[in-house]
Amino acid sequence: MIFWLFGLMGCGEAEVPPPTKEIPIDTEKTKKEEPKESKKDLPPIDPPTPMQEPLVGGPYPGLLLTQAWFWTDQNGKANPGPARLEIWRKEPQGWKKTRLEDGESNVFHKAIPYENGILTIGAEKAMLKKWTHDQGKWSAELLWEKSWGGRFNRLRDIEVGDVDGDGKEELVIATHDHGVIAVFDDPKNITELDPKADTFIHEIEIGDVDGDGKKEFFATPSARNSAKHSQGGSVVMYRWNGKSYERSVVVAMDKTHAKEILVTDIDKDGRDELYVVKEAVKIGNAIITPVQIVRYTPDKDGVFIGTVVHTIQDAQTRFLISGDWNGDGSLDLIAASMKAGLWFIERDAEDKWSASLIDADSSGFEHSAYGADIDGDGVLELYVAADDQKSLNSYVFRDGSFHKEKIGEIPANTFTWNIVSGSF
Ligand SMILES: [Ca+2]
Ligand SMILES: [Ca+2]
Ligand SMILES: [Ca+2]
Ligand SMILES: [Ca+2]
Repeated sequence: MIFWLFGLMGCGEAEVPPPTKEIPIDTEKTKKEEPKESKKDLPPIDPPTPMQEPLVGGPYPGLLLTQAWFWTDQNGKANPGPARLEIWRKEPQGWKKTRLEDGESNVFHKAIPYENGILTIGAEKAMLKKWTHDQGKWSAELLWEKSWGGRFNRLRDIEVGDVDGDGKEELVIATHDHGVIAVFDDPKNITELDPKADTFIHEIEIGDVDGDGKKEFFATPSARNSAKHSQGGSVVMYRWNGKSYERSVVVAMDKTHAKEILVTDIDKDGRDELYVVKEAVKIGNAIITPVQIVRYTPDKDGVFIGTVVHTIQDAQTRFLISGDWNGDGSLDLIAASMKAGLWFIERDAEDKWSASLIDADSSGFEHSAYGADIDGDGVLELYVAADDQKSLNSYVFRDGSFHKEKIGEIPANTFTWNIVSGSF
């Protein structure tokens, strides 16, 4: 099965490829893997029916894992399954998983608890849905669907915050592949910012970097994803001026781009900092400049100054999260890299940064990570989807080091795009 997975990884601009003929399988390798006998007589394998399992009992504290997964047909060809949400709940008897799938998309990139339900963002098709569960049945309300006429229609990231200062939260949404950053007030009031053909927006973050009490938001446009070289991109900031969202460029990169950013107040000075994870600069598979985590803070003139916090010898690092993981009262970072492990990154009182490896044996294309105190003991746990190891794990810092525990299995041929916590 490895052959097609490599095909997907090296699939150029696709993140999760659209179904059927656009799956960029390496045909040479596919041919080699074909069994000798004719497949004419093999009965067709039906596409999987979307699972919508009921939540039994609860609510319980738990995690939402959003995934793409692939099933294999009678010809050995990989096909994307329905968009998948795994709801992992910590029940009195232990961790249990419930699946909710949607046949209208082939990936959920993120799900968040929202009002009395769960919001999901899908791709192929690009749909924003709100799911509610009542008496063993799921129902979904389609809040937004859009096609921009490009090759892909994806909702890629979503954050919640009051970005226009009216006291009501908006949903800020990153999309592919027409460059749109959408501010969703309600289904009738959606502001689409800065459409641009062949442009991917990977990530949104919301925060107050200048300390004026108003929230800015940040987005990461880049050229289309490319497997052959590292495409250029930028991080842009939007500020509500009372009438519209004003855009400015925080950092522009020729040879690389960011798919992960974080806006949070690690130094606790009342202003959020922007942390940008720059993907490696590559030529083919050769890493010319490794992954860099760079902190940006505005100076008195509003010019963003960058400081390298940590460097990781890897091609990409798609999760950077904050929390006081070691319980010393100072906020720390955790970076989950694709192949080079999980990193604990600490800042000292002199603003010096140091990093140590939590676990080398945890990896994944996305390598989703999240911090939450699900057991309610006042100590933050780290939750990690190690897709390569096919394991959902938790870590807790105790007696000077991180202790790992396996929560459950992640199936083969699955990409876990995001994790958040809540009560379900
Ligand atoms: Ca608002
Ligand atoms: Ca502000
Ligand atoms: Ca700060
Ligand atoms: Ca700490």
